Amino acid sequence: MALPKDEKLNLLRLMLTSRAGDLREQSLIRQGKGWFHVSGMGHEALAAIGMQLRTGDYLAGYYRDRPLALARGMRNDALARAFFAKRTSASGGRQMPAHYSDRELGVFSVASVVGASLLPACGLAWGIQMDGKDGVVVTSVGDAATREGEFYEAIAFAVERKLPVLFLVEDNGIGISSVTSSINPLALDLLNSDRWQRLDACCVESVYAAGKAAIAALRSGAGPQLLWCRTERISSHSSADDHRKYRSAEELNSLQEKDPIERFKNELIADGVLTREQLDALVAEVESTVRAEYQAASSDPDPDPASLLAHVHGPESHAPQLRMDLQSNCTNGGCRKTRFLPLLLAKKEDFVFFGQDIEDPKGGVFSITKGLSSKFPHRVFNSPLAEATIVGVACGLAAYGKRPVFEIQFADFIWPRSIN
Ligand SMILES: Cc1ncc(C[n+]2csc(CCOP(=O)(O)OP(=O)(O)O)c2C)c(N)n1
Repeated sequence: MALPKDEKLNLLRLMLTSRAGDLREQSLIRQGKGWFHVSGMGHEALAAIGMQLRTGDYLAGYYRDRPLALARGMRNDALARAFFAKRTSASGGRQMPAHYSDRELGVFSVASVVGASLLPACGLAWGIQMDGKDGVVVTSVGDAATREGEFYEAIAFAVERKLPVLFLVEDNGIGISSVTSSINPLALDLLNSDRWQRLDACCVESVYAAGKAAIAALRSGAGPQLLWCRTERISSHSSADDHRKYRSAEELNSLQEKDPIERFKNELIADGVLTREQLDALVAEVESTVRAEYQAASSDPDPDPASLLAHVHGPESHAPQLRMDLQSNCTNGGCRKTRFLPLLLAKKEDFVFFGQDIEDPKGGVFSITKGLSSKFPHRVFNSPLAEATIVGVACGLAAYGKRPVFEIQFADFIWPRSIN
């Protein structure tokens, strides 16, 4: 299962590109030419998973996944345009730096809210499963964010429905300044440790092998795979932070020794894959390309303020047809009584209904969905009693291309319960 030689060089280039992009952004921030940066420095070996994804797969990562996104096929110049929030960036300048996306490559837009990609990842995977495809979804979260409720909801939903999701916990041992080693759910023995494979995610070969086995298992229908990836955050949390305030000089020095890129470089030289001179030339070439791409991106056009409200709503593709269908129930003599929801499900095969107690025999607490699950058993589903799951999965399913109609049983309970 070892990484083939030409793949090693490809991977090294990706890791170097990621690092050079991070260093470039840090430098631009110091020059006052950017306003925010969050790095993937120390997480680069995870690129060995991104490179194994293919068309039809999705990546729903978090802000530290520059290496994974590049390995999935995103280009450095696209990340550079996102850094400057240019009109030509994927979000048209609407997103923060490191909140990348790419529709064609299936890279789901990164959210600032930690843990927020996990439930949409389940929605993407559910869409794949409904269509009987063999695609997979890779989603990730930091170690501190594993204490968010969505982490547990997402794993529960993925296990319940045997979804093709690879969960990566990128455990760099710290959440901004808080050390997590004794308070993460694995340390607290809250997770079924038999299901979680722990790995040294500063080691390229370990990441590649674990990713390969996990992705093969997902494609064969084995259900969610769970990797606990021990890694290091080599940089400060973000450009708004200085980790020298809370990490000792000794700790900071030790991080350099764990650097996955230095480790991989030394392995490649020891294995005779390339010489020190070839390596130096590759590093110089990558740095110069990355520098030129940021330079070019900086002079791209800024967003046009008049386009602010573009994309708030998608095209109204279904409504006019449905209006006509309903009108056909009417003649001069009056209208036949008809139920809107069965008509919707009969006409539109991409509609999926999901909510608490909506299946028969109850058919919803207000009987609105009565009869639907009997008639359309593959498109009308009871949800678990978990509102974040309902909303998060809906987002992922919609991004996949289905038309989720998701019900919150009682509007008051959409809010976190601690407020009540
Ligand atoms: C719901 C939510 N709460 C707080 C924050 C502020 N915040 C951003 S990153 C972060 C720490 C996350 O640490 P971890 O999950 O370990 O990931 P890491 O940054 O170490 O990779 C916090 C508290 C946020 N973005 N979202």
